[in-house]
Amino acid sequence: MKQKTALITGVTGQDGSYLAEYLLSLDYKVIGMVRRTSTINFDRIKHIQSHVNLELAQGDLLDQSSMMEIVREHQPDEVYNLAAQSFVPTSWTQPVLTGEFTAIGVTRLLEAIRHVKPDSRFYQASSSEMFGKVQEVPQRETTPFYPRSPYGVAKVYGHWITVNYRESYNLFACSGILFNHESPRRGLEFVTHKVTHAAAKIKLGLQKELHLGNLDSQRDWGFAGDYVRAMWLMLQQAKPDDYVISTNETHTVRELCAVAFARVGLNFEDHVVIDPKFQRPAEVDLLIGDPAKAGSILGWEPQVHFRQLIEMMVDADLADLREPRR
Ligand code: NAP
Ligand code: F7E
Repeated sequence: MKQKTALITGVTGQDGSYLAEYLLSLDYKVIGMVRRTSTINFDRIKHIQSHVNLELAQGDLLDQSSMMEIVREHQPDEVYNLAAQSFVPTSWTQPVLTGEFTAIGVTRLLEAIRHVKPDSRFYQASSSEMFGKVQEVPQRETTPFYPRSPYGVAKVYGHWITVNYRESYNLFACSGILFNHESPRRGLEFVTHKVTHAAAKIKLGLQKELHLGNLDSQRDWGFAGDYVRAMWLMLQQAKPDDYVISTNETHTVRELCAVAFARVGLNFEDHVVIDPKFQRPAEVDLLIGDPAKAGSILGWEPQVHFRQLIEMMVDADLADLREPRR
């Protein structure tokens, strides 16, 4: 059988690195799109960088011709659009740039596929942030969107342009509505990794306090390694469609702190300081997803659950701080 080629935008990010690993394990040729930077930021993919089936190609979601050229040169069977400005607070300070990357960037890539290789199968990284001020609990594929940040608004655009290109041009375009997913490779500014890293540092005597915002917000947190399997499964179906990917469990930031600090034998209340700097202009209070459609059609279910995920992250942070490796 002919080897399949997959293009991943955002391969240097958390999900891109797990997806590249997964597709390489399935014997894909993986083209990882990277943007030009003055210093190399390949930390998350350095363990696979010399893999014979991985090739890095320069491109940027802001640049239409680079998108066209990558698709023309590599003729991908599957395209996974994971690149985005993905940090919600930054979307208030850089709303226009967030729209350019996270919203219009999707159209640039879809246009490249439509003009150059319309039979490529396309995955769009949509987000539970689209549900924002939730209109239904738990959230499903049919739940109306009510985004609460420029990031959420940009993702709603990316979602609907994906649906629109599927309906207008008959592209095999899928949107995965993924709830929060984390790992030891999560950016340190996101709350899970901020908390697990701080718990490890405090345990080792390298930090005393942890400044956080809203401890009451609730998220449905899963493991990134599980979620990239769902992305691949969506593109293996007979028909393109949209799927919620989540664990169907929700926990507060306070519970996250309790689990992380308990892992290192500490009480979070002795170290956490509420800091208004980390409060958001508009909050998403509660997210919990219903992954029933993904379960029945894709046969997907999460393997790693909340406590195991947080403990895995604390253990990895402790190991890294003792002896840096990733
Ligand atoms: P991430 O770690 O922030 O990675 C984002 C990636 O996008 C990085 O590789 C980054 O490159 C790249 N990128 C940003 N702007 C770009 C541009 N203009 N051109 C090309 N590449 C660009 O994000 P993640 O957590 O892996 O998430 C992957 C995708 O899923 C994102 O679209 C995110 O919005 C979405 N999502 C994430 C979650 C979650 O909980 N993780 C949930 C739902 C949806 P650099 O390394 O050069 O910065
Ligand atoms: O915040 C609260 C904060 O930044 C989670 C992205 O991957 O998932 C992610 O977006 C919650 C919020 O993730 C701090 O107010 C309290 O309620 O880890 P986060 P997010 O905003 O949910 C979605 C699905 C995506 O698509 C996004 O790309 O935690 N919180 N104190 C804090 N959050 C942060 N970052 N820092 C704090 O100090």
